[in-house]
Amino acid sequence: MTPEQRARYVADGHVTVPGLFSTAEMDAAIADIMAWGSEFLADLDEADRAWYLDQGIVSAQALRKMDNPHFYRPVFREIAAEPRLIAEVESLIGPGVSVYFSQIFFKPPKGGGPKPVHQDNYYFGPNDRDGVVTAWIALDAATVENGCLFFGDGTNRGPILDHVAPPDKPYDLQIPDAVASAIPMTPAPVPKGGVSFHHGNTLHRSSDNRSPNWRRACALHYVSNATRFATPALSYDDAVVTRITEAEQRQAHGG
Ligand SMILES: O=C(O)CCC(=O)C(=O)O
Repeated sequence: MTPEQRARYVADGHVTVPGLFSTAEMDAAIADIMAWGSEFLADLDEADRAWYLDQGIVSAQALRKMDNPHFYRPVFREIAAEPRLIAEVESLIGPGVSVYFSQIFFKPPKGGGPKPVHQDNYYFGPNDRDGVVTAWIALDAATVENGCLFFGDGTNRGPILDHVAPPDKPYDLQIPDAVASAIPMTPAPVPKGGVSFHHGNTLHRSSDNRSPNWRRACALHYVSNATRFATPALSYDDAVVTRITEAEQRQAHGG
């Protein structure tokens, strides 16, 4: 990341770095999640359907998300530890990092539903607000038409706001509409293989997918090794926390 890109992250709370992964790497990752998704869908029990199925195309039973690919899928374990990616993550939150949680977002063509405005740090409740960065990897090109992320520039420097959840979706924590609608949001398209990094406090959302194309993405939620989800709003499984680097390692190599 250039000094200008890092300065943009500090000022705006997000920055996009294109070209971190090749098209072939992204296609291999997509093949893996599509196979994993079919197995997951076949085993999904009734209680979990509302959270994991895409509400835009329920009849087709398309998945909306799956959790912790970095832990369950070797392809994503490798992506999460890719030195090109880790160099960027460490330039944002310091040396010595772990993946605390990760998600695949499918956003299928012509139906993939929106994700309302929220802050990751409201969900995660970290002991250090600056110790969390999400690396959102565009497995497909993400565009305004297929539902790329939108960010509230500079909201990383503001407080964590109150979130509410619709009564039928207690896990879908979001900023109330009256507050969210007053916050300007900037679209952040990402080319396939690029990565959008956002600070844990940065307000963000995604729109629905009105296009004929998939918008698949993998969000890796990195923390500095001293950071943990101390007061999470939902429950996260500590058993999947995966240490990627040690701070001493990089110092020993002069880096
Ligand atoms: O990909 C999306 O639509 C939502 C992603 C998100 O909220 C995140 O990565 O924190």
